[in-house]
Amino acid sequence: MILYDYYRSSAAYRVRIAIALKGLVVERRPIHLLRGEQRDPGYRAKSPLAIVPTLELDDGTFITQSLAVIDYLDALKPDPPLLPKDAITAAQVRAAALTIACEIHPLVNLRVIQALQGQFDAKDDQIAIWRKRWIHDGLSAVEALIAPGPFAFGAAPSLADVCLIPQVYNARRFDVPLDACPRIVAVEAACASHPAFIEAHPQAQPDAE
Ligand SMILES: N[C@@H](CCC(=O)N[C@@H](CS)C(=O)NCC(=O)O)C(=O)O
Repeated sequence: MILYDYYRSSAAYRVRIAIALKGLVVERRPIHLLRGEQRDPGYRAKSPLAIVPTLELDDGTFITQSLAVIDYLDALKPDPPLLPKDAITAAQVRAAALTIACEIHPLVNLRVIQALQGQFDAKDDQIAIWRKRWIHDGLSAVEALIAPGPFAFGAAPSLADVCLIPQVYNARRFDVPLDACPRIVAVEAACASHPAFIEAHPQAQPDAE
């Protein structure tokens, strides 16, 4: 399998964590987002929306969307599971993951920021306010949804941690204060010493700058 990836893409970072948790061997092919490589026709043929991550299977099938890729990996190698067996807790894990993937990430994605700059002439300070607002509001909601023990939903990492840690990485990168999010900070600390999260970290990738 091949993962089309970018070291600082939080959606791709989710997939890297899932791959590492499951101990899968996947070749990484970096797509440099700031150089616009995602829009090259060759890559767009794999990912019609021109975004990473994309997983290429050995038979040439492409899967886009990080949560769909992670679902596939979870089905391919169910152990360790990324969702708890209990249906209610599993729904809560998904709700936390989807809050990040659907309510935060699309608002602060590169092409949205580039559209604000290019179409509406947004300045750097306005972009910073925009980014901080959506990350702060979304993570404040996630803070209320999780129940660390020490991971977001208990003793083992789940889909919630897989989505949360890349978003926390971005919050740190853009100076979003997390003082009002002690549960998230506790999960961040638990994941910081977990080998899968260490392996998947953006700065641990060969294309990191
Ligand atoms: N919902 C998608 C989001 C993927 C996505 O937007 N990836 C970003 C990087 S985190 C990207 O490739 N952006 C390129 C661009 O905006 O041009 C997923 O979960 O895979």
